[in-house]
This record gives sequence, C-alpha cells and structure tokens, in this order.
Amino acid sequence: MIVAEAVGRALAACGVETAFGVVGSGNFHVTNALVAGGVRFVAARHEGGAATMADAYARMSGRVGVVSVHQGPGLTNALTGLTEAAKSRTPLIVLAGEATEVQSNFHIDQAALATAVGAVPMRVTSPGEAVSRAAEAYRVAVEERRTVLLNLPLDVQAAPFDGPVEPGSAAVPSPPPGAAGTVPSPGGAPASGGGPVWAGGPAELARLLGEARRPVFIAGRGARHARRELEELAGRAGALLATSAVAKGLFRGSPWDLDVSGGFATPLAAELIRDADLVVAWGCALNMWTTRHGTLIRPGAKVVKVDLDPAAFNAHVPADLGVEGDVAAVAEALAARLTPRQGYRSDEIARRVRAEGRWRDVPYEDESGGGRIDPRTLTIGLDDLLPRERIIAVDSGNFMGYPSMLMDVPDEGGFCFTQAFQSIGLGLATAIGAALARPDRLPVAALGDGGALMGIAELETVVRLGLPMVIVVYDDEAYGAEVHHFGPHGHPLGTVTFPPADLAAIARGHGLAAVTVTEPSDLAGVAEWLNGPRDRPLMVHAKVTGEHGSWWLEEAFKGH
Ligand SMILES: Cc1ncc(C[n+]2csc(CCOP(=O)(O)OP(=O)(O)O)c2C)c(N)n1
Ligand SMILES: [Mg+2]
Repeated sequence: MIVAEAVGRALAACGVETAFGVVGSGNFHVTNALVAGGVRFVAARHEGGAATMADAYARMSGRVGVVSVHQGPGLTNALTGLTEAAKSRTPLIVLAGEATEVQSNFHIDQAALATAVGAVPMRVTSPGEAVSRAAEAYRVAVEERRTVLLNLPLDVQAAPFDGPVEPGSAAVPSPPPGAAGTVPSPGGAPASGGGPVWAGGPAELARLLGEARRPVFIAGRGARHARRELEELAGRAGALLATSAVAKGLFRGSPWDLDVSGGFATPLAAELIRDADLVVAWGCALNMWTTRHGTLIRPGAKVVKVDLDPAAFNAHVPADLGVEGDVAAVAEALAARLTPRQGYRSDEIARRVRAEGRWRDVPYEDESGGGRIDPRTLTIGLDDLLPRERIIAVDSGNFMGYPSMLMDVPDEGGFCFTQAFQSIGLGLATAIGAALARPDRLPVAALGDGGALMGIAELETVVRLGLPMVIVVYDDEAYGAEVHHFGPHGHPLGTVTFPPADLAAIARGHGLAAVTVTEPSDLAGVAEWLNGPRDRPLMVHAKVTGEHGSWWLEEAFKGH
C-alpha cells in the first residue's frame, strides 16, 4: 500500500459515505482507495461542480462532504464552491494532490489559497502520519465545522505505507449539530462592528421570555436539527416562528410559522417581526439578509442570540444577550422552567397568518404576454404541479426570489441555499448534491439563464446519475440583476444582455427531456413528464418577462 491509499482508506474508516471529484493523476490513488473502502464516488465534470455538490450533500445529509481534486488547476477550479462551503461552516474535506516542486506547471501555494478563502490547510508530510492526519482533517471538519484542505504532496503520496489504516475510534467524532457562527475573515479582522455583548446563562433568557409581549424566534442554520425543542419553547413563550433563508421550511405546518425573515419575507412577516419586542436568534447570526439590513429589528427590541459559537453574538446585528450552547439543548432547558403565556399568539394573529402568511396569498398582476411568461405565474404553476416531497436548490440572480418565495417546501430538508458567497453558477451542482442526499425527494434546480450556462458542465452528470431532476431556467436572455441595477440609470447594457439561446435544445442534446414555456398552457408539458416514467431529467426552459427587476433585488444592492 502507498500513502495515498492509506489516506483514502483511513477516511473511509472514519465514516465518509460519499465523495465527489474530478480525477487526475494526483488524486487517482486516494480516490480509488476511498472507493475500495466502500465510499460512493460521484464524478463531476468540473471541480467547481464537485465542490458544490459535496457542500450541498453535506448540508442536506448531515454528513461530512468530501471533494477529491488534482493538484493546481483542480484546486483552483474548485475554489468558488469551497469558499461558499467555508463561509457556510459546511463540514468538508478537500483531498488535493500537491506539486511541491516549484518547477512543476501544477505548482501553486495551495495552503495560502485555502487560508485566503477561510478554509483550513493541512498536509500529509510523511508516511508515519498519513492516518492521523486524515483523522485530524475529519475531526476538524466535523467538530469545528470547517472546510479542510488536506494536501497530499506527490512524493509523499507515492511512498510505501505499511501500518494500520483504521484511526483509533477516539480520534473520530460523530457529526454534531451545526452553528451559525461566522468564519474569521482573512487577515483576522473581526467579522462584526463591535458593541457590548455579555454572555449570560439561559436564566436571563428565561426572564426575557417571561416578560416579552411579542416575542419572535428566528431560527438559522444552527437550529435545523431543533424544530421540536424550539416549537415547544415557542409554544410556552407565545412566540411567532421564522427562519433565515438557509433554514426555510423548519416550522412548516405550524400555525405560527411566518416562513423566511429578511428579503424574502412576506409583508405580514416583515410587519410582525418589526413589531417584536424580543427577537431570539437561534443558531442564526442575523445578517443583513435576514434582517433587511437591520430594519426588521425595531429600535429598542431586545435581541438574543443562542449559538455554539460566541463569535456569532456580535456579528451583524449585535445581541444584547448571548447564550452559548446547542440550540436544542438550550431550548429544552428553558421550556422546562417557563410558565406558559400567550405572548404574541392572539386569535387575530393566527387569523392573519392563515390569510396572509404566504407569498401566494399576496395578489399581483400577471404580466405574461408576447411569448413570455410572468416568472411569478410560472413559479406558482410549478408549485401547484410538483409533488410536495421536493428538494429545491436555487442559484443567484434577479430571478432567485421567485422560487424561494413562491415554491413551498415540506420542511427544512426541502431547501438548499448555497448563497453565502453570492456566486452565480452553483445552482445545478447544489441540486445534484442535495438530490443524492435526499433520494426520496424530487430535486428541483431553479436557475437563471446566466447561472445555468455557467454551471452547465454538470448537465451530463445529472443524466449520467439518472437523477429525476426538474431544472427550471428563468430565461430573460440577460444578467437580469445587472440590467435592473444599471438600466434605470441609462447605462448601456450590451455587456449584460444576450441573444436567445435554445436551452431546451442544449438539454435534449445532453439526454434530458425539455419543455419550452412561453405561456401558462405550456406547463402541460411539465404535468406530462411528472406522470411518468420520469426516466430522464426534465429541463423547463421558461422564457420569462423581464421588464422590471424584482423588489428584493433593490434590497440586495444596498449590500454592495
Ligand atoms: C461568479 C459570479 N459572477 C458574477 C456575479 C455577478 N452577478 C450577480 S447576478 C448576475 C446575473 C445572473 O444572471 P442570471 O443567472 O441569468 O439571473 P438573472 O439575474 O437574469 O435573473 C451576475 C452576473 C456573481 N454573483 N457571481
Ligand atoms: Mg437572466
């Protein structure tokens, strides 16, 4: 056995189930060793796709994600997806060959690259530490929720190895629940603007909950495992329930569910959150998106954050009180000591949540016509047609609010939102990773034409894997976000507009089924596909109206 094989075997022994990658000479042996150890390997067509698939898979399965790449360009190709994962605190291990000879064409400073994007660099420097380094990479990824780059220098990889490949069981932790904390920014700059924060025990939070008249809970990534505990506590405190975008669906089915807080919030949710006198953020850092640049938090409202990572307390909207701990454990402990009260839960609020609690309840004027469908009409039509058991992945762009706001999801496992780096082009790979994590659900990728064409390398992967995916492209023949940003000011738009591209034909060329939608009646083609046999994925190429931008885009540009 050689060192590369020992590393692959050791990671398999740690409990890695699925790995993604693009195989070259520098990661050939380590990848084959993963497979020999029982790991499912998913070949992507671009390392960017592999990284995002692993990220999405980890988020939706709760297991560690693994990416295997060739040295140099294999790693640089993966970088955007790795940055997204690092910013999102996704437990991820990147296995990369490493050319340590500076004369090599493949040579770059891979450790510096990892550090620059918030990942943790490690290296196997001798055969004797192959297994312990692999176990350490696994531990840091899982326990510290970090993206770890494990560099495998080519000469060390090839060296003989003759020890045991099973790391001691004490060295291998099982995956813990997540947290919302922010990754330290490059250069060690603080992620927040300062301000006093004092860490208090749950007792202080119990007191605040016992006094609040209009409490709202906002649950984030670090609360995705804690629905039961949070619902129980919210019931006692009389709190309304909302989530950040990444936890969308967590409280689905509760009569007190306001859905997403922030740019995607309904007018009712925004109003009720703004009226709260106590906002408790559970595993949620309250960033500018979740709070609409802080405007959803009323001046004078008390803000509490419960998080595994105290770095979250002062990040973004700062907390008046920080409680360090696992969300489920803190909520459970508090529920036991809280006397039930009505709080925010009046009959009138219940009635309003029933009547106005979803974007679908908000009227709009259908602007379909002239061979183009209104994206809202398209999305509502799809929401009606697609089975409830779905998992939705959304790319970035002007269109992104339509699927995020108008398509319902069954629970927090029904929405995968890789938007911490705000990159376009990650949506299709996100849907693939999510689909593999949840084969029980219909995967839906919602993409703009720009993001679809950027990530199109993975179209063949969807077909090859036999995923019964619905890929919806909101095609406005433009980088709509830029068009609506700059158009109103009279700037030339030739750099951000494109001639029509026949995406349906491109999809068919890859072996997908495809329907082009230019008016609502064309959705009959989607219904037909859904009737079966669903033996190949479907692209819904929707030519959407694009006269004006979405209002959440205006909101987004405040963040630039
Ligand atoms: C990798 C990357 N490149 C460029 C951008 C800037 N950008 C943000 S939205 C956008 C347009 C996306 O176009 P499309 O996917 O068609 O969605 P639309 O805005 O038209 O709805 C661009 C270029 C980005 N966020 N990420
Ligand atoms: Mg577009």
